[in-house]
Amino acid sequence: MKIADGFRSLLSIKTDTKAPEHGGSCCHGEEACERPPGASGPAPAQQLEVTVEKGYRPARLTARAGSPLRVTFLRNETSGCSKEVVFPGLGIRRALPTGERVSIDLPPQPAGTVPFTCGMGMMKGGIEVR
Ligand SMILES: [Cu+2]
Repeated sequence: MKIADGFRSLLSIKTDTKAPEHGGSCCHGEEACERPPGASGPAPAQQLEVTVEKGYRPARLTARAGSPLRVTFLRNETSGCSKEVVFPGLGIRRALPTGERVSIDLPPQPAGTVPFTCGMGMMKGGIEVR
């Protein structure tokens, strides 16, 4: 039963094309919103900071290819929309508690753009790696 429900909600996320009203909840499962462990280990040389408030600020970041990076998000709002951040290409999904800095370590990236979005892909940002 649980598995079927989870699968159905996955399907509904994938097939739901109409954008929900901004400010609505992005999260459909408790699991996805679990507080993640903080980034661990020594900080990589490349560090990026993103403030989350009515979008990602800045929404476009730049980084160097081939070297690990740490992206730190600080969410300054309580909108349900932004309570998770997702790096779709990297399989990363993290909760962003309001007022808490959440650091996400990314492995070295090839040149290109690393997109990130809110839990439902409404808010968009990206790291330009070059
Ligand atoms: Cu959203």
